[in-house]
Amino acid sequence: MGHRLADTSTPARIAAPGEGIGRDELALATRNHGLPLEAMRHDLTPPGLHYVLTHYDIPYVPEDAPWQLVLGGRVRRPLTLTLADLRALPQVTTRVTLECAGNGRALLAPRPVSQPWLVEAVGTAEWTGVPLRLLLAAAGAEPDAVDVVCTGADHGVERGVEQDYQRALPLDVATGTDPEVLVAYEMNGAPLPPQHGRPLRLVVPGWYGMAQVKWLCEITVTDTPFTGFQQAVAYRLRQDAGDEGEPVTRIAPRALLVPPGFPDFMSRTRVVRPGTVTLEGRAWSGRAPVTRAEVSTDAGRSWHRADLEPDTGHPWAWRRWRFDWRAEPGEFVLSARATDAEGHTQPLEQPWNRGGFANNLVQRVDVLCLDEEFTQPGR
Ligand SMILES: Nc1nc2c(c(=O)[nH]1)N[C@H]1C(S)=C(S)[C@@H](COP(=O)(O)O)O[C@H]1N2
Ligand SMILES: [Mo]
Repeated sequence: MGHRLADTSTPARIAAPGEGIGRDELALATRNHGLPLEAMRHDLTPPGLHYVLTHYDIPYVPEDAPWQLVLGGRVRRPLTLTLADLRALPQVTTRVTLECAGNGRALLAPRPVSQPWLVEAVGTAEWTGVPLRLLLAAAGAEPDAVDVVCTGADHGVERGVEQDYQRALPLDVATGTDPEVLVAYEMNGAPLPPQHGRPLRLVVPGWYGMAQVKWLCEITVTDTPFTGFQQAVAYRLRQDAGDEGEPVTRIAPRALLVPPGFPDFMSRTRVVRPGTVTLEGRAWSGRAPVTRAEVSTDAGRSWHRADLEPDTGHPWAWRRWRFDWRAEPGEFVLSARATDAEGHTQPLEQPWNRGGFANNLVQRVDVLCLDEEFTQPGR
C-alpha cells in the first residue's frame, strides 16, 4: 500500500538541524489556527479568534441534533443524559484561559514535528455548564474508582493507533472544586461553536488543552489507570523516546505582549515611533495566581516590573499588564515574563522535551523604532 502513516513503533519525529517546516506541519497549521496576539486586548476572546486545536476532524453536529452523554463504568447508577437534562442541572460559568501544551513548539531547536505553534495557542472564554462532580455524585463512583475517562466523538489514527479522542482525569481532579471541572455547553454565553466542541466539552481550568475533551459523548469511571494513546503515549515529558515520561498537567506561567506599533507584512517585525510607547499584554499560570509581570527591552538582559491588573475575581483567566517604554530610534528585542504565587517563572533557555510540551520560554518580539515614515511609491 502506498500510504504514509507512521506506525505504532515509530516515535514522534524530531526535525533535522536546519530542516524547515514541512507540508505536513503546514497542513496542521492551516486547520489549527492561533490567537492573533492583538486580540489579547479583549478580556474575553471572541470565539472566531480563540485558538483551535483538533487532532482529527470536527464532527458534524447540526444545532438540533440529539446528543447523549453516557456516564458508566465503575458507578452504582449509570446515567444517560440529554442536553436538556444537563441544562436542568445547576449551572456554573467560569472564565478560563486555555493554552495548548504544544504552544511554542515550532521555536524549539531541534523542532519536534507536530502542530507548529509559535506562541499563539491561547485564548480566554467564559464556559457555562454543569460541574462534573455533580454528575459523578449522581452516578455514585464505586470505592475502587481511579480514573474518569472522557471520550470525544471524533475518530482518527495516530502513529498507527486507531482511536476516539480520549483523555482521563484522576478521580480526585474530576470530583474536585479547585478547580471545578465543567461539562460545558456554552462559550461566551452562546452554544458551543462546532470547532470548540458542539454540543458538549470538558473544561478543566488551569490544565493544558489536551485535557479539555471536545464533542464529549462518554464518561467512564475505571478501576485501573487509563493507558490510552493521549494519556500514556502522547502528552508526556520525555527526553528520550523510550522514557516513560511525566504526564503533562497544569499550565506553566507565561506572559505575552500585545504586538506594539504596526507590523511589516512578511517579517512581522513591529515598527514604533520614538516617544512613550505603552506596552501591554497578558500573563497567566494554571498552577497559582500570577503575582508579577516583567518586561525587558534588551533581549532579557535587564527586567522592569510591569503594572499588573489587580485580582480580577477570575483566578483561572489571564491578567492584563502594562509598562510605559521610552522608545528611542533603533532595533530592539522586547520580552515579557510572568511569575506566579508559587514562584514558578519563565526560563530564558528553552525547556526541551521530545513532544515540545509545556515549554514556556520567554517570548522575543523584534521591534524597529523609526522616526521617519517608510516611503510610498508615487509620493
Ligand atoms: N475530542 C477532542 N477534544 C480535544 C482535542 C481533540 O482533538 N479532540 N484536542 C485537545 C487539544 S490538544 C487542545 S489544545 C484543546 C483545544 O481546544 P480549543 O480548540 O477549544 O481551543 O482541545 C482538546 N480537546
Ligand atoms: Mo493541545
